[in-house]
Amino acid sequence: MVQAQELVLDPLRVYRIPFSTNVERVALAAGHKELAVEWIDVDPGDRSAVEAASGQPLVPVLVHGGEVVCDSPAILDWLDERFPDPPLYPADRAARAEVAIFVQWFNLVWKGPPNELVAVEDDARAATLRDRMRASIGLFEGLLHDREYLFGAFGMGDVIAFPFLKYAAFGLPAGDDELFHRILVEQLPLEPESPIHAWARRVDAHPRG
Ligand SMILES: N[C@@H](CCC(=O)N[C@@H](CS)C(=O)NCC(=O)O)C(=O)O
Repeated sequence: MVQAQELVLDPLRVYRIPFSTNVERVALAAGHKELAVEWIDVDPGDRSAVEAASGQPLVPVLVHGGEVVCDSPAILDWLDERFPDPPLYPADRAARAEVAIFVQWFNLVWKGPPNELVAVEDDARAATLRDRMRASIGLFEGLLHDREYLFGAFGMGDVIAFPFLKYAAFGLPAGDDELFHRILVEQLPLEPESPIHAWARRVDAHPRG
């Protein structure tokens, strides 16, 4: 456990690359908690600094004092544990479990089809993956029925999903040529009346760390 004094003295450093979905999760969580982050910008084509710091090449990587945390969900949990106010999860235990199930589903199930589509060669498999992505739109719209954020109040569910679903709502930003992001734009077609549009604007208005 990190001591309170260390929390104040040691900066939160996070390695990042441009347009990274998983990095934006950390930025949103830090913004929610009003935490200042010292961003370490890394050339996407040269991960040597990230590898030297963490033993693996992917961002985000958080470094705090002697601690190194890889993987955005683990970083978000680390932040919520050390800086619990305001929280990312609901206080109610059952509601918290529901959000935790969503987080696991999003990371372990929902992300699968767009990730696989980046490299898939078989046409039939690609069609199945596209169908799965399109079918998921209604689930997010259902969660947003009559509420402003995915689980009522802004929190972990929004932080986890927004950096990916924003591509469906906003399209590709200038300079972003990631195939993965283009797949998100093309395979998540939203109807004009989809509540995902207003939700994305609402989440986008939240501060980043
Ligand atoms: N499970 C990791 C995935 C991290 C990840 O895939 N990061 C991407 C940026 S969003 C990356 O570094 N990609 C570089 C690459 O694949 O070479 C997380 O959630 O942080």
